Amino acid sequence: MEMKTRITELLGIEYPIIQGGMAWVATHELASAVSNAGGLGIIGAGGAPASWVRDQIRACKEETDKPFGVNLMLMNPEADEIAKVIAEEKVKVVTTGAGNPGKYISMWKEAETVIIPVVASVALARLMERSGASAVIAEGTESGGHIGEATTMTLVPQVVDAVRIPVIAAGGIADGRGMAAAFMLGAEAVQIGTRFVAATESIVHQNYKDRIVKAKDIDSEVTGRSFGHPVRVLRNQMTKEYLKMEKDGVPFEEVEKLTLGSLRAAVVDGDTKMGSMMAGQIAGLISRNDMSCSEIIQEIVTDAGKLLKL
Ligand code: TUI
Repeated sequence: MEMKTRITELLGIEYPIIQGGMAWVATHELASAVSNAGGLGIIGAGGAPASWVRDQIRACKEETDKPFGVNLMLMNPEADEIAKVIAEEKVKVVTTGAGNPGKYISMWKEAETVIIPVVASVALARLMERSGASAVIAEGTESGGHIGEATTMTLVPQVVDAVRIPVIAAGGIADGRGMAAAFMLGAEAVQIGTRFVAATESIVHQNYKDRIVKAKDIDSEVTGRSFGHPVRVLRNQMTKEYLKMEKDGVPFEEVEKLTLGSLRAAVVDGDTKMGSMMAGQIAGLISRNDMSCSEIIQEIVTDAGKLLKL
C-alpha cells in the first residue's frame, strides 16, 4: 500500500504513522521497532534526565538506520538540557508536548532537526507555524496522558484550515478506520499511542498491556481537571481515590502525592491498582496485545487504504 503525503516526504518514511512520545513507554525498543516497520518511532523523554535521553538516542541509532524522533515533554525539569542533547545528537525529528517550544526552535533549526509541536488549539498551531515548525500534531482530548479540551473530530479540521503546514491527527486513532477518518478531516498522517503500548516490542509490564485489552469504552477517567492539569488514565483504585479527593476539594499538592511515581509503577512494576495506566479513550477498541509494530502498521495502512480507495 503506497501512502505518500507531505509528511512521508518531509520525514523520509514509508507510511504516514507516527508513534506517540509516551513517557516511560516510548523507549528505544519501541521507537526502533516502529521506524523499522516504516513509521516514525519516537523516544519519549517524559520526565527523564538528559543523560537517559542521550543513551536512548544512541541505542536507537544502533537498532535502526531509518529516521526516528524524540519527544520533549516541556514540563521536564531538564527540558533545556534535553533540547541541547537533541541538537547535539542530530536527531532527525523532535515532537514537543505540554507547552510552547518557542525558545528551542532556533537551536533545532541550526541542527536541521525537523520540528513538530503537539498542539491542542488553533492558536498554538498558528503560532508554531509562524515560529518555524514544519508540521503540527493536532491532539484531541481522546488521547491518553496530559490532554487539551477539543476533540480530534473538531480540532483537526480547524487546524487544517488555519495553517499551511501539514497536520498530523492524534487522539482516538487505533485502526484503519480511524486513520481514514483523520485523512477525511484533512490530516496527512496520524500519531498513534495506546495501540503501540500493547505492541510486542513495547517494554510495558504485561499487566498494563492486559488491562488495555480488557478496557471497555467507558473505562477512561480524567484526573486533575479542576487543577488545570487534566490527565487521562484507565480507571482503577488510584483514580477512584484521586477523583474523590478532587471532588472533596483537597488541595492539589496533597492529591498529587497519589500520582508520585505512579506511571513508573504501572509501566515497570505492573501495578494496575495504584499505577497511572495512561491510555486514550480508544483503549476499548484494542483487543490484542500479541501484535508487533510491523503487524499493527501493516493492518492499519491496509485497512485505511481500502477505505480511502488508494
Ligand atoms: O504532552 C502530552 N501528553 C502527555 S505529557 C505526559 S507526562 C506527565 N506525566 C505525569 C503526569 C502528567 C504528565 C503525559 N502525557 N500531549 C501533548 C499535549 N500537549 N497535549 C496537550 C498539549 C498542550 C497543551 C497546552 C500543548 C501546549 C499547550 O499550551 C502551550 C502554552 O501556550 O503553554
